[in-house]
Amino acid sequence: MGKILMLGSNGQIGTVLAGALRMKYGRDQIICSDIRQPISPEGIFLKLDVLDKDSIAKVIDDHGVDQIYHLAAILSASGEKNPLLTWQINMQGLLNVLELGVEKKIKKIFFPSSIAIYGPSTPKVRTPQFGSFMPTTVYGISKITGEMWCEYYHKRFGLDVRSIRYPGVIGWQSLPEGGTTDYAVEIFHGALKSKSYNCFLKENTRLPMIYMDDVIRATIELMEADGKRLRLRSGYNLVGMSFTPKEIAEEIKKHIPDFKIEYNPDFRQNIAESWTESINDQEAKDDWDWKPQYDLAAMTSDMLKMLKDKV
Ligand code: AKB
Repeated sequence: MGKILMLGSNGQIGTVLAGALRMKYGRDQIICSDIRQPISPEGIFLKLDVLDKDSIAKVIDDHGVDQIYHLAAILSASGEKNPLLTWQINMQGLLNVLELGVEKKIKKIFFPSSIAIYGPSTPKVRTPQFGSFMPTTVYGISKITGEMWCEYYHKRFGLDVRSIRYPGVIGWQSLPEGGTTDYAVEIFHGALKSKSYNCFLKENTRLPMIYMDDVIRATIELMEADGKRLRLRSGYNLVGMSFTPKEIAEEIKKHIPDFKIEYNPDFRQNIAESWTESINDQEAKDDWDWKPQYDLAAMTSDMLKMLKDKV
């Protein structure tokens, strides 16, 4: 087996996924990379910029890379602060990876899409795989365009690209950075540190979410699935649960009865309202037997248990 290169490995998902891939395939099989040095490096790490195609090409050649997990991106909330830079990093970064995929005969590529591809015209409840997707953020526009490029490279060049539309991801191992769903992680840190949280979304804003354990399992299962069964090379709809800030606060109160939440919505409220509330992920179930294991209650109790020592 060739090596796996992960681009953007310092992020919320990359940090945890890199560990899971090392456990599965062996420590020296995984080459992590990011634009910044990680705080606590583990295994092989190389500093790489996704816009620097030649340096990525050299790493592929030098290390015998035959799979790429391309996780580097600027997320929804941060993206709005610098739309053109976000477009450049999210779009050119992906095109560099797809081009190298063809040039270097990479066997498999993973591209994370997001619920940010949905927009005000998308059905809000049990959002189907296909429909009207007119995202309002530059991050969302880059992800839906990215999905289309993945589909194109698969059809045109036979590139084996696989992708999931991640909902908001909740995990105790790492912190999200610059997203709209970040509140669902921050709330646990607030609950354990000060028994309080000041939420930047309104209490009844329902969004699709997923626990990190399910994210990692879904990603590895999709990457290992029989390619002949995969009907989609754009992103697969995927979900673990859906809840509002009020509902997660109530769930936390079952463990920390004097937990208090306040609501002070900011610009992220508009982004959240443009997304959908719940997802129909039937295609993922049909094509690669996807099944989530964590609902709101199971996720909350595991988060509090695991985060307690860390915080
Ligand atoms: C964000 O909030 O921007 C991300 C996402 C849903 O892709 N967590």
